Amino acid sequence: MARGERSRLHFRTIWISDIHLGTKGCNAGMLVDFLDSVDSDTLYLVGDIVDGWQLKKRVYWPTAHNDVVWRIMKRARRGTRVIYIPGNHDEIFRQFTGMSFGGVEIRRKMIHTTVDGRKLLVLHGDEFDAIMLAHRWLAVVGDAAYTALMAINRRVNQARRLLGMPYWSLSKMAKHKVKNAVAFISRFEEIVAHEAERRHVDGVVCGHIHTAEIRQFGDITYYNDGDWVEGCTALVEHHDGRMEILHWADIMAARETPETDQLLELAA
Ligand SMILES: [Mn+2]
Repeated sequence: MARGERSRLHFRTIWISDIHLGTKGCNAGMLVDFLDSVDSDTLYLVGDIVDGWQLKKRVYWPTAHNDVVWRIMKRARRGTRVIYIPGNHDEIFRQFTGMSFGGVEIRRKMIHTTVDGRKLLVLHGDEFDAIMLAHRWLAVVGDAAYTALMAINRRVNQARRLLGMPYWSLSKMAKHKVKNAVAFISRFEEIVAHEAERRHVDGVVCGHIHTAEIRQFGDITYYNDGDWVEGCTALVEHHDGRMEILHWADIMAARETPETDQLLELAA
């Protein structure tokens, strides 16, 4: 079936972020396909839509990147509520918070109310970088550092033994603290969820770390809509309030097979 003939999947809400238009990493073609395949009452652009940092260095703007912008603007004109929450890479737009351009509302953050009445705090997520900074080094140090720490641990305990002091495990502490990116992501999710709890909302939707996720922290649901650099994912709210992460590369691949329509129906 040709693209024009296929009816669009309709959702109550769509969240996308970390598109990084203006960079080679951006999967604009896939995003154009996504935008041509889905529709929603509300569309949230959760930051890092345009990569101002990269554009400042070198202008890279292929046609596909224009196609993304035009499709979003067209959508806003047709009556979809489009809310743009700039991130750190497009922070230049934050100065326009509260203003509207072609029907696109620019906000710093939003409270989204789901059809089943849950309040979700929507923000990009770089707000937590200051807190994460202390943990950032943990994400980059590798096995070498860990091995070195364990060597230090042995020396420390040799000395402690000589002084008649009990064993103290630096390596245990290090094992606990020195972890990989998985721990970094996990920590980010925890911090964001904690902030949501502090603000008495039911959940939080963010982007920033390019890792799509739906995860429960006590009473708080953490949602991350992922990115369009690697994951090519979107977060959607169905009309019955069900929330889902769409992995668009998988959906596109499945479309090539005969069971395609079934899968699209499943997604709807
Ligand atoms: Mn970001």
